[in-house]
Amino acid sequence: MSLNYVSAQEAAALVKNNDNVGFSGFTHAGCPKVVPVEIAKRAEEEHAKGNPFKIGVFTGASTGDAIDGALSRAKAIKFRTPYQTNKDLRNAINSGEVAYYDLHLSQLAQEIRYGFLGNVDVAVVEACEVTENGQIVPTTGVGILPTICRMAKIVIVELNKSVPQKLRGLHDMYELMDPPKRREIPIYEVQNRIGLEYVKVNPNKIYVVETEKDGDGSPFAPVDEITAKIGENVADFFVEEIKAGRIPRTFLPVQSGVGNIANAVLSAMGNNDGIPRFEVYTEVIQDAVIEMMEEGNISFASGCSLTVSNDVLHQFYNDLDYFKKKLVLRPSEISNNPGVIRRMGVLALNTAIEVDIFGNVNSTHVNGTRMMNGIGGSGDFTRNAYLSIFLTPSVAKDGNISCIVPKATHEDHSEHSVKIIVTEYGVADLRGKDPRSRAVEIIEKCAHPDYRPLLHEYLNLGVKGHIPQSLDSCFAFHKALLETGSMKNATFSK
Ligand code: 0RQ
Repeated sequence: MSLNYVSAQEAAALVKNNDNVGFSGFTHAGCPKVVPVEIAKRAEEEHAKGNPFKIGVFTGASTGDAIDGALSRAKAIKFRTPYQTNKDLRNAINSGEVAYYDLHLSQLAQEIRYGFLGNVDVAVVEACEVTENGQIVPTTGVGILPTICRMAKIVIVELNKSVPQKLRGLHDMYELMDPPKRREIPIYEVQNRIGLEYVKVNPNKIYVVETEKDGDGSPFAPVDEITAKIGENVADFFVEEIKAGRIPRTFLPVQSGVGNIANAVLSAMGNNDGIPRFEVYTEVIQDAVIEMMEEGNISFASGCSLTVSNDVLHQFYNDLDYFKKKLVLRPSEISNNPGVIRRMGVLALNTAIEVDIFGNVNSTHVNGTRMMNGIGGSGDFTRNAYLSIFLTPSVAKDGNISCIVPKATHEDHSEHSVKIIVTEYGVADLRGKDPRSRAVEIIEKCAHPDYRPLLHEYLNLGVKGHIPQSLDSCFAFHKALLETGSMKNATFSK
């Protein structure tokens, strides 16, 4: 039997108003690039005729502009989960136009299977190979691909001819059984493989759209002085932990978040002779990982996506035989699985928007109201890591915002999970400390010197209790920012 080949426009016509559509990929990596743009055009045409057309969008994490950008500009999204970084979508979420459900990335596939989010009507997935018997080999990002392919009534495969078919063998596709039948995940070491090189679906429900479209992959910003210093502080901290015997000399697998800070931290670890060759068990594999593999600083990487700049991607394709022995891509419910993270003793490095002096972290909501991106996988790793580390510059917006505040305006990661905070000024170690000692540690080691007197003043207002939190003044920093444009003008009443 031969597969059904259609144009992107014909594929988009299979999607109906109110459908839930699952997309493959994780960050821009592995996302479909032509069908979602056609769905957006279709929505605009329907809207012009006065007809409703909106869909629910499920993905692995953030996506390329072809999904979140094009669909939100076309006002075609009614519901979106789980993580996003697109400016147009962010605005639509914050204006209340799109219902956004922000959850831990490891949980999405199972919430879909449990039926918490309704049906998956259509799956749109990018592949480098699709066979006549229904084997689908993903490209560079996996996300929730196995679950949406199995559950959707229709699977639209964007067969991307610019991605080498030789990618087959890079992936480890495995879907969990649901309770009460779930068993342990037999990953005991980062490089263990437990699944198939592909997912297999009934070929009768597959529609294939051929494309050669490239991904978003713009290069990372060069490391600046502050991110470089944060990276050095993390590397020095790890060296001290090895010396103290709290991290084994053979080291532990590392998870690092997305963005320039994460990239800078990995580079600093590579440049520090006190850190041995290590492994990566993470969700997003960025440029620094590939470069450090080639330099011999990283021995193996397991992730959910290869989110690298286009130059690094082509270097990866050129050296696929080497990288296939060094790297595995898994679905997000495996790359971010709490049990596996706890078992392997992952060192988790994530970025905060703000951290409070008692160790609670806000990763998502500016001033407690405006959604930035979402919790992503930071919670999966933070709650379950061997050591949970948060990174942030000490200040934002020309120093008018202190990233160390009396009370976080939204809490994604609580004081119970967060162990280490790092800014360009130093490393606060919260292990074994009560709330007052944690506060002194964070103010002295991490806060910007301009804000230290104000933070001490808050801590010493004389409030009684285990946590000296003033209900009148805990948001004085944020109120001062809103009213005067700077947190430096904060004043307290007890
Ligand atoms: O603003 O964009 O206008 O310049 O926030 O901040 O310092 O550039 O850092 O890009 O790494 O983002 C937490 C949002 C940090 C991200 C967050 C402003 C700042 C700047 C961005 P501009 P930076 P980053 C793996 C793990 C949650 C998910 C996660 C994130 C912009 O890391 O989404 O960790 N994390 N996932 O000026 C107001 C403050 C601010 C502030 C910074 N206190 N108040 N604005 N900014 N601090 C990923 C996945 O799961 C896929």
